[in-house]
Amino acid sequence: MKAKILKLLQEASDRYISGQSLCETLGVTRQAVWKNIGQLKEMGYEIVSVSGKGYRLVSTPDRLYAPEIQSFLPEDGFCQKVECHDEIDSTNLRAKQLAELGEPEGMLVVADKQTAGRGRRGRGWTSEAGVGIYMSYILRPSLPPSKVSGVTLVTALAMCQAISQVCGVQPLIKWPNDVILDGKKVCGILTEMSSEIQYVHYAVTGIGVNANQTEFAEDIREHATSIYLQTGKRVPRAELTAAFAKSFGEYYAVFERDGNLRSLVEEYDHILANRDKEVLVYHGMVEDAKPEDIARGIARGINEDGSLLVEIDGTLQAVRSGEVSIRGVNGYVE
Ligand code: BT5
Repeated sequence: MKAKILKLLQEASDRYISGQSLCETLGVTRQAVWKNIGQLKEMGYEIVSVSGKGYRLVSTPDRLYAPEIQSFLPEDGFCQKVECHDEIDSTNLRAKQLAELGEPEGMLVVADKQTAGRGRRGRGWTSEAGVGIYMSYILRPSLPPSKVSGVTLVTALAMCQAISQVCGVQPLIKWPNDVILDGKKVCGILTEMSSEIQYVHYAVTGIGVNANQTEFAEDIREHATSIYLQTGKRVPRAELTAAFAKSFGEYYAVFERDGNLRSLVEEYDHILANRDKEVLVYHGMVEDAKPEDIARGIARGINEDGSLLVEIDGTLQAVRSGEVSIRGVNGYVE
């Protein structure tokens, strides 16, 4: 009900909407409308009411609330359930718990802060309160486990589209799981799954977005940036979360239908940061790589499995995510 009220108030923009028309559109009593508006005000939504005119939304709090995220989403879309937390250890851990309990595909877990945000291979994800978006989706792909790594690429593609739509800046993808602006990371993706050899029970795709950070701790400063730092404009986090939900639902449907990335390769390659650039391919962890673990080549794009095609000594080799890391010859990207 709160999501629907917010949607109607947003659609009315700076006009008033009468209590009567809210009741009629929602099919509820005036009492119910009044009670929900009161709760929205308590949550920080500034809603003015003028007798004879009705209600008007003046401002929204910079919070990640389920009703607001849902107010931007179609009722029959991919993301039907949203669970929001002020603070949680990791949204991926929570989404996995919920998946085990049988919650459906498309359920979203969002947090304002994570105390144990996770990166890949045991690394961490810095997740400060109030500035980032930390979210995870439950997925139940009808695909073999070997295909699930493609979800990471689909997620990156959808996040680039959402950031470009909402924030007016076009990010690039550093294959396979980083979304970058100006050569620095604004978003990291961690896809995990529970499977048998031939069968996926569920997967979880976790996304950390640096939205409104103004600075970063020393250990990540060199490679991290936020959308705010790049655009100078504050990011409406709930709106970006919802824009991502829409984009992701669409790309994911194509990926699941095809069983691979063939319909998305061209679009992906178009925003692939390393395309036609020289890269270093690290087999194993970058941090403790020996010279023999590193190959030098030119990244040419991805194939339909989501592997990166790297031209090494004149031959094109497909390198798989999960097995290698890519760096530019001089630094993180280039
Ligand atoms: C990732 O790992 O980039 C995946 C990050 C996924 C985070 C989301 S948040 C919601 C969901 N719940 C979770 O618990 N996780 C997911 P990786 O490629 O391994 O990068 C990790 C490395 O990025 C760290 O070792 C740091 O060097 C750096 N890093 C940490 N926090 C960062 C941040 N906020 N911005 C940019 N870089 C960061």
